[in-house]
Amino acid sequence: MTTAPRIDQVFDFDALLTEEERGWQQKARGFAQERILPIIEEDFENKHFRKELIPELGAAGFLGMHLKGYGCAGAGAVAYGLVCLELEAADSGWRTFVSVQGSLAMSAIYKYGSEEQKQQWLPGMAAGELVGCFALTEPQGGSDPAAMSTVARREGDEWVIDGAKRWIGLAALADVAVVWARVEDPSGEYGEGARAVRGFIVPTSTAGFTATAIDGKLSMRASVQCDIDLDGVRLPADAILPGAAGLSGPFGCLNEARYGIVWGAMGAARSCLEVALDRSITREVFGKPIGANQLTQAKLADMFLEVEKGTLLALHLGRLKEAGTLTPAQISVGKLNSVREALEIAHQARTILGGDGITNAFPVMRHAANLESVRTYEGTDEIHQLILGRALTGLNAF
Ligand code: TGC
Repeated sequence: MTTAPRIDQVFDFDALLTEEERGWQQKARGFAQERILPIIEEDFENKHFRKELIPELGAAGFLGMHLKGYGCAGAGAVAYGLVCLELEAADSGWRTFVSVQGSLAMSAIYKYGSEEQKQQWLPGMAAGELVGCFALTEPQGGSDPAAMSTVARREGDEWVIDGAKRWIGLAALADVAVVWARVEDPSGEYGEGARAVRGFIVPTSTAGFTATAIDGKLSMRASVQCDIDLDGVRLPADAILPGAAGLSGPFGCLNEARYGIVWGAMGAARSCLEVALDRSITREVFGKPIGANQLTQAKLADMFLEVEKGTLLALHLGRLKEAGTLTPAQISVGKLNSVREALEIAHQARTILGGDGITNAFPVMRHAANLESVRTYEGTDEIHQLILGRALTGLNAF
């Protein structure tokens, strides 16, 4: 049997990375191959999230790895992106776990928390001993967080939160939730202007906090997304994140998670291309390998182009992030492109695999199904098109 060449050897992407970055990538690739790939088809089939892997991810340094101090690895943005890529080459659900824990929940505490809050939560989260979630999206729709109806009311020395959240990753197994709510505080002390959106650190054991896993998902089945009900959740005054007032707070965390997706989706795309390429060499039809047909080669060439362009774009955005100049519009370019192209690559790979491509003997349908979630969360295609439309024209079309 002939084996397909490694795609990254064709393009020599490694040459653009530092030794340390290559080390992170190798570690994540090893983790994905040894700990996730052997069990992922079974877990996807059985809707099982293997939470025992969480401390292993922590021990590997992948949780909040772009943050400094508090037990975090302090790695660069490109290193973090490469880890996202390798984990999502195995399954989007596991890259999503790392994103929710590190880019959303930990980033919120790291960026906006008090020193006390950081000391209390971040080391345990970095080690994978504590799980966090990020409760922004509400049941009436995720694209418009400005329509948020969850409310935090000030009562004496306490905050009381009422409302509901939906599609919140990990909430049913999380120890702590970062909950975004509109403040009702007549004194104006806790909000910039009336009803500002603020973040609250909510231990999930608090009375009135209920998280229920959403069933019936045909995507990201090896991962957990939840409804949250907040019914008179009482918190001490210091549960508020002091450093964020207004929607720029949660959006600042979405930027981090969207950045990880730019890389991660290219991992899923690479996985699809690899199996299609391998199959094109090993499977014979009409007396020759299917890869010897011009139409198959055209598909492979186009898939390869988009994987390479998307990965180079991710690297460029990573270098901008490391330089501190990455803008939300640039992140939108990457998120929109990576996920859209990854989906197209998954669909093309499926055609090369023929009928067998619809089975779980190959990862392609799983990636395609997962990528439908990735396309929708952290800003849909349409949201990112409109962010770019506004950046190009100066006109707001939301
Ligand atoms: P607007 O309401 O006018 O602005 C509010 C404030 O936010 C600022 N801002 C940003 N800041 C940092 N980064 C960004 N990317 C920002 N985007 C906006 C803005 O400057 C303003 O600041 P200030 O200080 O003036 O108050 O909002 P807009 O018109 O800029 O944005 C509209 C729109 C549609 C782009 C925005 O609402 C949006 O991005 N919508 C999509 C939201 C989204 O991605 N939702 C999905 C979240 S996924 C999730 O919650 C689940 S997490 C995964 C899991 O748990 O599994």
